[in-house]
Parts: sequence; C-alpha cells; structure tokens
Amino acid sequence: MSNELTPERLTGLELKEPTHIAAGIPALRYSLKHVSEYMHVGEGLETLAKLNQKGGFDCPGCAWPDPDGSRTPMAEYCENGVKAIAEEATKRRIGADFFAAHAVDELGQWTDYELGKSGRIAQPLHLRPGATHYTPITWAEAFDQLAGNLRSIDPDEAVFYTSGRTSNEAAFVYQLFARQYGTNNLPDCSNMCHESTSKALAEVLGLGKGSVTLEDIHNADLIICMGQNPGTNHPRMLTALEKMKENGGRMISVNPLPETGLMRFVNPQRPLKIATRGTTLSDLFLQVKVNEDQSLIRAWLKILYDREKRSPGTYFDQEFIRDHTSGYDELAEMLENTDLDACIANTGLTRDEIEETAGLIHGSERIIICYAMGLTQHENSVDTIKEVVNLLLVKGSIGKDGAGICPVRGHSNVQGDRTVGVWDKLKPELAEALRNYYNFEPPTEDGYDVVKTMEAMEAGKVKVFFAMGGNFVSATPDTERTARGLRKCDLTVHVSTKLNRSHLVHGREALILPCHGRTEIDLQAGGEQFVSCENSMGVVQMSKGILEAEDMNLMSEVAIVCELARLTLPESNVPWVEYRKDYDTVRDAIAACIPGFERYNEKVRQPAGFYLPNGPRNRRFETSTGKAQFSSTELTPNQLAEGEFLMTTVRSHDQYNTTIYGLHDRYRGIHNERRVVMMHADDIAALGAVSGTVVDVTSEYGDEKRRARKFQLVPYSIPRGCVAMYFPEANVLVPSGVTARGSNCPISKSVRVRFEVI
Ligand SMILES: Nc1nc2c(c(=O)[nH]1)N[C@H]1C(S)=C(S)[C@@H](COP(=O)(O)OP(=O)(O)OC[C@H]3O[C@@H](n4cnc5c(=O)[nH]c(N)nc54)[C@H](O)[C@@H]3O)O[C@H]1N2
Ligand SMILES: Nc1nc2c(c(=O)[nH]1)N[C@H]1C(S)=C(S)[C@@H](COP(=O)(O)OP(=O)(O)OC[C@H]3O[C@@H](n4cnc5c(=O)[nH]c(N)nc54)[C@H](O)[C@@H]3O)O[C@H]1N2
Ligand SMILES: [Mo]
Repeated sequence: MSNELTPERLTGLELKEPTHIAAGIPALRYSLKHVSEYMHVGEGLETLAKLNQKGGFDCPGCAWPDPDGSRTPMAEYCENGVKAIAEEATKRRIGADFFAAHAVDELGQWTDYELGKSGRIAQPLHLRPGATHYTPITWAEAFDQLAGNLRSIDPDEAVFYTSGRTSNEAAFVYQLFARQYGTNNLPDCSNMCHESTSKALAEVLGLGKGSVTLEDIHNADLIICMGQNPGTNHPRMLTALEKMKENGGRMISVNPLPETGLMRFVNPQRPLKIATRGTTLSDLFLQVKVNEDQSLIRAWLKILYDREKRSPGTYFDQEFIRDHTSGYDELAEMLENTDLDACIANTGLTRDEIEETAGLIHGSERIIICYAMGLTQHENSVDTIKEVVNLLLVKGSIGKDGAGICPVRGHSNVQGDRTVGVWDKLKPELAEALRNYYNFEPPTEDGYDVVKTMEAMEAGKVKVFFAMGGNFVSATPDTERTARGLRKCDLTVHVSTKLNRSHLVHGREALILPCHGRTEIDLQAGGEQFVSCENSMGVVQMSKGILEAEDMNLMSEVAIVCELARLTLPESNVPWVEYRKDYDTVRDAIAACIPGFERYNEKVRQPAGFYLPNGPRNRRFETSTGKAQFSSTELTPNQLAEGEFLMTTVRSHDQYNTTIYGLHDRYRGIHNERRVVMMHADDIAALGAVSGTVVDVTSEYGDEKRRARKFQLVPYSIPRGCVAMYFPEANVLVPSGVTARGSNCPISKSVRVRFEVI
C-alpha cells in the first residue's frame, strides 16, 4: 500500500555545485525548453506574451502582484511561471484509451512526475465500485450520480475541499452551494499554508492579510525576508527586491538554507544587467536553526529594548506605540525578564550576527518583513508571526510608505478564495449577507478544516469528498492516514486539470471531472467569460483565457458548481443557470455580499484592477481594542532527544506543490533525485554515513511510528541537527495529531525524525 503513495524507486542522484546566481540567461533557456517540450512553439510564445497582461490571464504560478498599470508586451514573466503555464497548456491528452490501458493500481506505481507528465484529462471519468479502471462517463450521468449521492446523505457527511487556483467567481458559487446544501465543511489549501498568518494577523492587526503594496516593497529601507525562497517560489519578487536595492534599501534574509534567490539576482529582462553579475540582494544572511525564528526576533527586541531604556525614544517609535498600540507594558515586562543569551543560543547564530542585524534594524525607518512557509508551518507559528508584528510595532513600521507586514501567499488565488467565503468557519457578517441576499439560513457550526477532515474521514464520518482542484492525499500530512480516510469514503470526486495521486487513492467509487485551466477560453451561453483573482497584496484583477481547448470535453469550474447545485438543490432560489451563463451576475452577487467589492463589475474591468480595503495599511486596526496589539508569548525552543533531528520540508526548483515538473533542483545542485535528505556533512559523518548513503527516516508522535523508506543523504549547508527533505515525498513523516496551536496548520516545517542507515 505504501508503495502506491510514494513509489520508492531511486532515480539516480547527481550532485553539482549549488548555483550562486538566480535567473538570468539559464532561467530563460530552461523556461523555453519547457514551452517547446509541451506546446507548439508559436502558440507558446503567444501564451507568454499574454501572460499577466491586460486582457490576458493571471499567471497560475504564484500570487506575487504584477506591476500596476502600464504593461509592456512580455512585461513580467519568470521561469517558473512559464513552467506552470506549459504544464497546463500541454498538448498531451489522456482520455478513454489511456485509462483503458492503465489500471488504477498500475498508475499507483508511477511517480508524481510520471503522473503529471501524462497530460491533460480530456473527458469525465468514473471508477465504478470494485472496478480496476476508470471508464468514460457523460457529464449528465456524472452529475446525476453525484447529486444523487449528495441528496441521500446528511450534509455534514460531505466535504468540499478547495485548492487556491479557483477564481473568485467559482469560489463564491462553491461556498454558496455548500452552505445552501447545509454544511460549512469547506477545508482549503490555506489550512496547510497561511492559516497561521490569517489567525495571528486578524488577532493583532485586525486583518488576516498583509499590509503592503508593491510600491512599499520598492520604497523600503530594510526588508527582512524570513522563511521564504523567492528565487524558486516567487521569482518575480526578485525584480521588486532589485528595485528596493537600487533605491538604497537593504535586505536581511533568515533561512536555514542559503537559498540562491536570496543571494544574487540577474534580471533576465534587463540584458545590460546580465552582462554584469547582477544585484546582490541579501546584505546579511542569518542561517538560523529550523523553527528558531521566534528566538531570533525576541533577541532583536531584547537588544533594542535595553538600548531604548538607556535613551528613550531613540530605538522605539514611542509616539506610534502610544497612539496606535496596546499591550506595550506587558511586552516591556516580558523583555525585562528575557534571557538574551538563551535566545541567541536557541538560534544557533552568533551574538555578533544578531547585534549587527539589530543595528541595521535600528538604522531603518521603513521596514518590511516578508515571510512564507518557513514561518507558518510549526507548532508555535501563530506566536512567531505575532513576534514579527511586535518588531514592526516597536519600530512604528506599519501603515506608512515602505513599511509593513508581507506574508507572501502561495497559490495564485488562495487569498481571494478566502475573501469570498471559502472557509470552514462562516463569519457572522457573511452569514448575515447570505441570509439577506438569498433568503436562506446558512449553517452556523464550524465545519472541518483539512486536519479535521482527515480525522472525520478516518472515523467514517465522511461519505462524499469533493475537491475543487488540488491533490489532497499528497498535500496533506500523514499520507498513510489520509489514504486510509479517503478509502473509507463512498464517493471521491475531483475537479481537476491533470492526473494526480488523489485520483488513484479513492473512495468506493470515484469521479474525475475535468475542467478548464486559467489559460483557456471560457465560452458559456452568455458568450466568452472572464474570471478574477486577488493577489498577495489585495489587488483584484481580471483573468481571461486565450487558448482553445475544444478538443477536450471540459467544463469550467463555475459551470460545474452551478450545474451540480441546480441538480442537488432543485428548490434553490439561487439563479444557478444565470450565474453559469454570465459571470457578471456572480460578480453582482459578490458585490452585494462581500465588503470591498462594490461596483465589482466596473472596477474589475479597469486595466490594473482594484485594491480591496486594507485597515492596517492606513493604521486602522479592527481588533478588540481598536489598536494594534502587542503580544507576549512564551518561547518554546526545540527540544530534541539524542539521535533526533528537526526536519523541514521544502519545494525544489522544479515543482509546483505536488506537481513535479522535473527532477532537477538546479539552484541547490541536486539533480535527478527527489528522495533525498539535505544534512550537514558533519552530521552525515557522525551517522557513519557518506554522501549518497541510503537511509530510512522515521518520526514518532503519539504512539504511531511513521517511516519513509529509501532516501539518500546529501551533504548540504544547513545548521547541524536540522535536515531538509522535499514535499510531498516527506509527507508520510509529518504527523497530523500535532499541529500549529491556534491555526491547526500541519507542522510540515518542524518534524522530529531519526535515521536508520540500511
Ligand atoms: N515554482 C513554484 N512556485 C510556488 C509554489 C511551488 O511549489 N513552486 N508553491 C506556491 C505555494 S502554494 C506556496 S505556499 C509558496 C511557498 O513558498 P515558500 O514558503 O518559499 O516555499 P517552501 O519551499 O516551502 O520554502 C520555505 C523556505 O523556508 C525555509 N525554511 C524552512 N524551515 C524554516 C524555518 O524554520 N525558519 C526559516 N526562517 N526558514 C525556514 C526553507 O529553507 C525555504 O527556503 O510558493 C508558491 N509558489
Ligand atoms: N510537507 C509539506 N506539505 C505541504 C506543504 C509543505 O510546504 N510541506 N505546503 C502546503 C501548502 S502551502 C499548500 S498550498 C498545499 C497544496 O495543496 P493542493 O492545492 O491540494 O495541491 P496542488 O499540488 O497545488 O494541486 C495540484 C492539482 O491541482 C489540479 N489543478 C491545477 N490547476 C487547476 C485548476 O485550474 N482547476 C482545478 N480544478 N484543478 C487544478 C491539478 O489536477 C493538479 O494535479 O500543500 C501543503 N502541503
Ligand atoms: Mo501554499
């Protein structure tokens, strides 16, 4: 069984020197290679040109914003954006023949890379109870089957998962359908991603989102980039960082790994710069131990606090603290009693490194702290993010030009999905709006988030699992447990573009409903439609596909939801047919129900889209006190027993979450193998092993021992006692019983593991 979840084949590890410069000519060459591999060249170039431009589509890669307004042809694209598009716009198709030739069990032996490369799913498919192969089904039959199942169960026995590529329009009708059907069981990929951000920032700043704009990034004096690998996951961010540097800004990066993109950047779109050696991005790199970021920030705060005490008003922005915050006295008391040496020791950094960076923080008026998964996926993540806010607040570095907090989002519309209501909790304001606008009583009880869905599945409480995109079995922690849960469902349904493991680890019966991707023309009865997405900085913009996909039998996500809703809820007063015909009518409904979307249809047609209201950007903090909130939380340094390591999981340069584009992690110099453990050379020696030694990795939480078989050790620059492995291969080791306090986010970035040399 485990073989089916992560095939244990080794593919031939090759190690090279890590790259020291991000992007530039090699990046361009690699992206064109991906285009030519999957698409006809002419079409590939046309696609690139329309990417992220007026009238074009929003890049299905990351959520980093586009430069406002004036967009020149080929304005801003990146190697990994191109890969995301090429992967979606591939000309390879899989339909009846493919599934007749390959049994589900056989496909289970393929790696994620092989599954993804098979091509686009071209028609609806059905796996009948006990069947060995998926077989074609008509759309009408598929909807009948699904609506029938949903109508025969209690609404809370159904779960509606969302992955963050879903547009605002599809997400809104989706959550509306789930709620009118009768459940808040709306887990989404956010639960595994920035949930700790949403929780922490809502509490201390009154809004669970970032506060900065793209211009703020350009104008910052200092950017602290923590727990993020922009060179791979948000490459266009490097252009913004380059501007910040050119404007005289500085950057500190905090990461257990010396990520290439954090160090030096050659902008592939500025040929003159390619001739030089590009821009040095990080002025100082702090190679922190895994999950000791909170200790680092506490140390900075302690150093600044002690100096502030000696010369009040010099180190802290006392005026801002007085006018805009609460909880400072408690913070001061906590810092009074903070043991600086202990904090420094936790981080694994030297006192000099921390003092020097504290000096840089002191010398900067406008500070932005950017962060991503390196901060959000630990037990204490909510506290760490609040600590980040503490540092910005003492410096008055929020709600002014060039300053603020910047959680860098993942999926291209993950933020928008939450804004328009996809959440396992229903906000009272949205409940009220839905009640008034549609005249029904939405369910009030909290639904299942991702981890609660896993628990409920295992307990046999989930009959129908419906996924709007994503790859639930591979993205969740504790892979074996998720698989057990999925197999207990009566029916598992995936609205998908590409084949993935969640189609193969299925319920008693399964459906695959193939949908259009962002890049494609969406033709409905009311004509060609467009959708819209919200980027990481709260800007909503339209996205209109340009590629034909008529050779496939696909439906759009909006159309799938509307048709399903119409058939499942025949009494519904929602105009599902109208919504499907003309997405303007969906946007009118969003405008009526969600704050900030007034005149949506008009504003979304502006070339640069529109900003959603952002309180913290304007120093309006809608917290319980009406002020930004300092927090004083306890430090919880990592405790490792003899022989234990702290394992973090990362993305390679050649993947998009569970979609594996290729087997090369070029920037890190790790080639042709993903089943690896990056480990300090001295730790490898201490294990009596060498580079390439094959090991089993185990993790033990509660009474369950998890095992990942056959991984190879790779000597790497990482603090001793810490190791890094790739997501999703390492997910079998991530527990689901222990999660982040307050956000229930899986602890994918700090798992205690042991090694057995085999
Ligand atoms: N090409 C591409 N783009 C993507 C994605 C993709 O898979 N591929 N995924 C998208 C999604 S959904 C998301 S959420 C984002 C993810 O974007 P990132 O958060 O950048 O992705 P990760 O690879 O998880 O990397 C986290 C970084 O944190 C570091 N890190 C790990 N543990 C710690 C720690 O304890 N402390 C600190 N300070 N650092 C730590 C790692 O070394 C790594 O550099 O990217 C989005 N964009
Ligand atoms: N160990 C570990 N686990 C992690 C993480 C980690 O850092 N470490 N990161 C977590 C994070 S940040 C996230 S966001 C989750 C990601 O979790 P998910 O969002 O569930 O996973 P993806 O791999 O992004 O989903 C890929 C699938 O989505 C489908 N798809 C692609 N485009 C579309 C589309 O336009 N419409 C539809 N309907 N389907 C589409 C394709 O079929 C593809 O196979 O994983 C989490 N899991
Ligand atoms: Mo994410």
